[in-house]
Amino acid sequence: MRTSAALALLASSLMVLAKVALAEPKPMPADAREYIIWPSDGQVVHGGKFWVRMGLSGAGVAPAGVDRPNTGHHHLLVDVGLPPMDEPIPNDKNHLHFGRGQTEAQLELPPGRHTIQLLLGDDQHVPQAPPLYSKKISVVVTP
Ligand SMILES: [Cu+2]
Repeated sequence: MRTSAALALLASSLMVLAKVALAEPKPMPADAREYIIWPSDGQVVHGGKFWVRMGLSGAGVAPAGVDRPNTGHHHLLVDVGLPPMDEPIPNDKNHLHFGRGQTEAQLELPPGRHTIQLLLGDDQHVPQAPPLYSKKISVVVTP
């Protein structure tokens, strides 16, 4: 009897620990919106280099590592789909982090059709709930 009570207590403590380890995503206002100001969908750009202007409404931009409610930093997804929403956004040539709080960036892409999409992440680069991401648009780069 004593042993089974102790085991039950141990099991429930482990469940609490498991819940803490799987941190809940940080909340975002339901009306917050992440969007690309420029370029517009289907935009043709010459020469490969162009500026991307990033928009956020209903929430604020803060640098990576700064844990403040209703803020995050932009990530630009290039030629790739949305990553898993319950873990840090990858950091590679298809997932660009703007961890200093930038809201515009110059991008250089080879000629051809590309897709870009914005995704907001919290101080630890994890998307919030609900996740804030823009429409995925295409950009046509000409030589
Ligand atoms: Cu990030």
